[in-house]
Amino acid sequence: MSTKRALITGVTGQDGSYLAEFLLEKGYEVHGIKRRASLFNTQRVDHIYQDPHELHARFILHYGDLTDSSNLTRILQQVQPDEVYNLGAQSHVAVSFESPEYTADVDAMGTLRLLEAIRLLGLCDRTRFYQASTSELYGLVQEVPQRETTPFYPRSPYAVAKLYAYWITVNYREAYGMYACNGILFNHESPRRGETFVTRKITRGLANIAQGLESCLFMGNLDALRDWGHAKDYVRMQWMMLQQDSAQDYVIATGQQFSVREFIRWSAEELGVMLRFEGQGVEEKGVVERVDGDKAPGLKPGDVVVSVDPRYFRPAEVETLLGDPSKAKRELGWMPEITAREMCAEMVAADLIESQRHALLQRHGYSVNVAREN
Ligand code: NDP
Ligand code: GDR
Repeated sequence: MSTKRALITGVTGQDGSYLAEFLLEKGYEVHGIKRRASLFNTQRVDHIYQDPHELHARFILHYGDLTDSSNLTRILQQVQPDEVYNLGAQSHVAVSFESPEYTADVDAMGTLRLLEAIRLLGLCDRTRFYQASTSELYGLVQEVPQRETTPFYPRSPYAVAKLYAYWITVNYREAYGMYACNGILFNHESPRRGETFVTRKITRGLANIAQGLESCLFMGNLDALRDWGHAKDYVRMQWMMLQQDSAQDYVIATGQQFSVREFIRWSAEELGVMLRFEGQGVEEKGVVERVDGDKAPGLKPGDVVVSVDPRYFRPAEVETLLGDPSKAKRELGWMPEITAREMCAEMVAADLIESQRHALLQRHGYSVNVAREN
């Protein structure tokens, strides 16, 4: 059998990096689209980088952007992929309120540009298409838990853009017979998660605080409930969805939900720190009750390490999400293997190593930048 060829948009992101690893292990030739940036932006895929001068390089990066049809068309024509994974997006919900038009251009129109390029190049019969859809489509939830048939009610420019992308994917499947499908993925995290998403903000922030590099973690809505899984489990499912006889849409979730506050408590526990939450709403604080072990030399009982800052509230919030992955389990035999608690432990351990390194540098007189936003 000849080598399968995949094209991944968003290959430099969390999911793109895990998916590229996964497909390379399966023997694929993997092409990825990276954006031009003024600094290197390939940290998540540097460990699988292959010198393009190598004769049989199987991991190839192309400069490109989802806002540029001519560029997407050229890359698709050159690569002639068997599978396209459209993971590229302005993926931050809070940022989408600040850049709604750009978010729509990348997340909604970008998806259309890719699908239309596949069609115009005559690749409909050859190329299978995966769209990174999201639990944010459910927004103001109409049913608990959320499944493939639950009505959508998007609550942010990001979610509205992704709603367009969802339906245009369905439309190309129905109108042109393309193998095109949506994975409706609930939140998934990992040590590679972007630093401004809530889980990573917490694990990184608390690790820094434990090492004396920062003093307080400023947070938004601590009551938000999410169904958190591990990115490694979820990219496996993205591939499985493209290996079926016919294209279908699937919800990918764990079926369990926890609050942001609970995730903070777990992360602190991993650092040997017991927290007590006091006050309500914008007055709420996380106070150190006890410190066990030696992972948090910078902390003592009574220290305030978490504080609510309304700056991080969203104009319209998605309060609760809980997925029902029964269809994926039943039809594809998919099961998540890593629990949210295990994932939290892995993320804290990875961030603690980084914080310890920074603390060591600082003790030796080097300045370190641990700035965080959003
Ligand atoms: P990330 O934010 O980590 O990665 C997004 C990727 O898209 C990055 O490689 C980024 O490039 C790239 N990108 C951004 N803008 C453009 C553009 N204009 N043109 C081309 N590429 C662009 O997201 P995740 O890996 O977490 O998520 C992958 C996809 O899955 C996204 O579409 C997201 O919306 C969706 N999703 C994610 C979920 C999650 O919980 N992680 C859940 C459900 C859906 P750069 O590195 O240069 O910024
Ligand atoms: P989400 O993820 O919006 O669900 O989108 P995020 O981790 O940003 O927020 C989850 C919940 O935590 C609350 N929250 C905070 N969020 C951030 N980022 N920063 C804070 O300080 C903070 N405090 C509380 C949020 O209000 C929210 O309720 C992610 C992205 O990966 C999307 O691309 C993806 O589609 C969805 O998950 C599924």
